[in-house]
Amino acid sequence: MMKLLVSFLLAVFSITATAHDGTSHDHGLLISDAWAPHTGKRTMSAAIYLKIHNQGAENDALIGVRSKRASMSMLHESKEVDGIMQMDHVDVMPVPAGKMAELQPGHHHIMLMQLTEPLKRGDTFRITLAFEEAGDVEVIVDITGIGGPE
Ligand SMILES: [Cu+2]
Repeated sequence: MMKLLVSFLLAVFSITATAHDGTSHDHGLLISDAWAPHTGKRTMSAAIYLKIHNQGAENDALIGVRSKRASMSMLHESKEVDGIMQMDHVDVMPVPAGKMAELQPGHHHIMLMQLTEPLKRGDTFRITLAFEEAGDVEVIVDITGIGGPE
């Protein structure tokens, strides 16, 4: 009975923690600072940036992303090829044990294609990240100005 109560309290605590500060603790992954620049009136696409701190002892990898806000969500990496910035789809982003993996402008990002509606500054929305080891982790994304969080 005591054991049940403890795990129930832990579950409640982790839900509350997610709701309050927008970060998630799962299998040693600390996900923070998730943001997406607002899109004005456009619904073509949007980028999402965030930080993944792997505080665990095991390597993990980001292998997918889902969101109800777009008809397609994927991992992208920006690269400069012959002086021109290009974006490529990537299947896997490594999240090594003890390291910080960062999705940031000009590098890795999450791309949402064909938004259900524009991303409005000040709003938030949910995405689900899929990790090889940790499984699904839900993240709350802040919609910011073009330059990101202030
Ligand atoms: Cu992209």
